[in-house]
Amino acid sequence: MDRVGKNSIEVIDPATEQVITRLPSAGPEDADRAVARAKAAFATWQNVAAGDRATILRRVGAAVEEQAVSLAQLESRNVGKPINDALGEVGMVAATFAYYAGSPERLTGKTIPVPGGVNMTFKEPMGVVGLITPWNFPLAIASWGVAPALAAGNTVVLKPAQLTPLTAIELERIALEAGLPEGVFQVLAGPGSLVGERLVEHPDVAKIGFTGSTEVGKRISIRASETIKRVTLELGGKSANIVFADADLERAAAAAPGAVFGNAGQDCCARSRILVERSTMDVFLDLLSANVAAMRVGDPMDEATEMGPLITAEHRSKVASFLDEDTTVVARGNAPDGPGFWFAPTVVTPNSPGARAATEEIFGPIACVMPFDDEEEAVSIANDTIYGLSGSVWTENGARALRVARALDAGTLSVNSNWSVRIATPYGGFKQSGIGRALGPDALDYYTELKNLYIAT
Ligand code: TAP
Repeated sequence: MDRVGKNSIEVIDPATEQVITRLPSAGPEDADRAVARAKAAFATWQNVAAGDRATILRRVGAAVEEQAVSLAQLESRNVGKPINDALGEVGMVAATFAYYAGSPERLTGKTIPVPGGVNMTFKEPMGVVGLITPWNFPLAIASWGVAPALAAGNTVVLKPAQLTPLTAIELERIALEAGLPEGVFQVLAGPGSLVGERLVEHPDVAKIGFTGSTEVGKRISIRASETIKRVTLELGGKSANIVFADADLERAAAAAPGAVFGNAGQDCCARSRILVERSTMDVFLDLLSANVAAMRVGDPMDEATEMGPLITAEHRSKVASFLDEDTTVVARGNAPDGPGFWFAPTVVTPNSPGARAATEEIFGPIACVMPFDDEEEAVSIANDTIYGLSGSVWTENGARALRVARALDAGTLSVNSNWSVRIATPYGGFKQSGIGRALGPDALDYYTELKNLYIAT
């Protein structure tokens, strides 16, 4: 089914396959108009006193918190994610605005000793920022760009994914009601091939913050180079969850399903490769299989649900294609029958080193479990990928935990935990998982230009 007509977007509930709403679809001319408005708004927004920018951002965060339940219900319905997950994500959105509300007054430069004068640096806003976001964590990922970009004094045009534009549109309304001036933050729902491309090539857009697939990220990188546009890319992953025999196996096996089946596996930092020390493989697989069988898959609005459906029928077919002759299914959970793009959580082992499930991003609820013999082999398998986003190391040996974590080519790692994303710490990837960092204090560097000023005295 072609959901996207020439001038409209049909938004579907993936748990029921019912149409939620139809929206007008923006085109390149709308992008041009939005950029012109954002450019005009930048002239004033960049000069709003830092304390006043902070107050407005705090109000946006508070308004998101007040409307958390309705936003979470909308997100849950549009993405098919469990309501409790959606509530957690909306809480994170409110907290992200609160966190970056603390930064306008702390965007300080340096004074550097030089001969014959005084030297100082400034972190200047860039201008109009174009944000292009994916469908898996629509509101959360939007806030990771919107909040630091606005805090630094930029204006923003956000293009959400056509599959899940609803909460971003709500965020625009909330921000206006909270006192953000007109034109400072605009949302344009429309195709990436038209609206996204136009933002990327537009000479008045200073920076693109893109989150999505590595394939589209490469294209954006090339197109953005024509205007030497600044680009942040948060792309795909094939993260490894490394379990040593000396780990607390029960804890590791209890945490593993959430790390790969959370958001139905549609998570850039999904640990879809579980590397297990060979001597403990059988024990670990037994524990993991029991936990997968117990997972509650079903109605996203049910508070007991742990996993919902996939985003579309097309995506479900793509995920299913990973269960090929190169893999053996060793455990399978349940999934509802009937309407909805359901896919049961599945654990496989590869039959060959080149099995697609072991090498490619699946973006669905399939975990590929592989054995290793020693530390060196674990690191070598984990690093044998074009990606480098996230990963975990499970061991009770502290020195080994540090050694392995330092040897992994990935940007966001955890020891004895699978937690990747915190508002206060940097998040992003090595290699083809991206360029730049979201969140934490470092994100502001990607929404500002460093200016140096020398004054002869
Ligand atoms: P994509 O297909 O890359 O789409 C992401 C966004 O880019 C959408 O808004 C899409 O618009 C737009 N787009 C598509 N083609 C474009 C073009 N030529 N120019 C400009 N924009 C264009 O990714 P997805 O399927 O939504 O998300 C899944 C991927 O995102 C996975 O690989 C996942 O790992 C990655 N991801 C990474 C992260 C981080 S933080 N690293 C987080 C979430 C997801 P449409 O509305 O037309 O699709």
